[in-house]
Formats: sequence, structure tokens, C-alpha cells
Amino acid sequence: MVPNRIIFPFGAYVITSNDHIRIAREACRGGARVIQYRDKNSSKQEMLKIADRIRKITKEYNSLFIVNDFIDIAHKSGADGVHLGQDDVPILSARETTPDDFIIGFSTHSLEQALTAEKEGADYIGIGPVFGTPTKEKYNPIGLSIVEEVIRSVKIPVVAIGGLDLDNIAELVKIGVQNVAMVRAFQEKTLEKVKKTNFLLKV
Ligand code: 3NM
Repeated sequence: MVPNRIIFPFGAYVITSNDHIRIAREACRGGARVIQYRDKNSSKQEMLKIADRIRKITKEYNSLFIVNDFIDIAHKSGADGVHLGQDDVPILSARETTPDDFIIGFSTHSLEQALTAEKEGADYIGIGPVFGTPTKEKYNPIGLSIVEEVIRSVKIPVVAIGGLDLDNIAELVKIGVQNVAMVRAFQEKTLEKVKKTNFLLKV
């Protein structure tokens, strides 16, 4: 079930890296409806400070704010939800400890995982990596046909991720993709790239 408060389609789903606050601000200005704070380097204390600031920015622009991996940081900063991976807390356990309207997104890498995540109550799923990416090196690319199959097989929003850039969005649009998450592509010229992405996705 898609909660009423999920703004769908997302279009450009912006994942922050390094310069989190600037990216979040520019992304919101450019019209991004979802910002995910993904931070593999900072301490929990630093993360909370950054998350608080991103929360304020996203509120101003009425964009959703999702924290990667950490339910506690999401809670404390008042984020709209969390994004979990296959090795994180299972969806069912996360549901037990979070409010009903808390958004739980889940990373999937196959049709089977996508169907399971939907059954277990994920609000949306990530599917990927579509193409090879240094940002998530250990995963093999799944290719466009699996993404297409997943889009046809689940009812919840599907966010394509991994190795995506403005150059390959047209290929994704052809197979029905409405949401793309990107890390590297949004690091520079964030505002401009968010606008272009949403234009290409027609959202
Ligand atoms: N998750 P870039 S791929 C964070 O397949 C992440 O679940 C993936 O980075 C998944 O846009 C990925 O730089 C990395 O390729 C995406």
C-alpha cells in the first residue's frame, strides 16, 4: 500500500554524498520530491546534525526526507522514513518499531526480492544496480529487462538505481521507469540535473 503522504511518482530521487547539505538544498530547489541522506563516513552524532539540517530544508520545500540505513537517526531527526538494504533490519521488524505512516523503502536486486519486499510491506523499493557502478561495486548489474519485469510485477513504487545518469534515462523511460535514484550524477550541478531528470521522466 502506498501511504497517502508518499508523493508519487518521485521522479528524481536524490541520494546525498559528501556535501550532503548543499546537495539536499540544491535538489529541493530543483524540484526533487525525495531526498535520501546516505552517509558512510560520519559519526552518529555528526549524522544527526546533518539530518536535522536536511529535515529543515526538505520541510521548506515539502519534499520527503528519507534516511539511509539508520532508523534511529530517521526518528530523531523527524524524517519521513528510512531506506533499508537486504543486510539491514527486516521490513517486518522495522514496522514494529515505527509509526504507521513511517515510510520504509527497501533495496532489492532481483524479481524475487522485489516481490518479497512488497509482500512484507515495503512502501517502495529500489531495484538495481541497473548498470555497473563504483558506488556499489560488489553488486552485479541486473540490466534493464529485470527492472522492467519488476515494474510490471509489483504495485508499489519502484525506483531504479545504479549506474544511472542523464545519458541513460531515456532507455529507462522506454521500459516504464518513473523514478530514478542517483548518487554520483547528483554530486555536481545538482539543481540543473534534478530539473533535467524530472523533465526526462515527465514528472
Ligand atoms: N544502491 P550511482 S546501487 C546506493 O542496487 C546504491 O541497491 C544500489 O550510485 C542498489 O548513482 C547504488 O553513483 C549506488 O551509480 C548508486
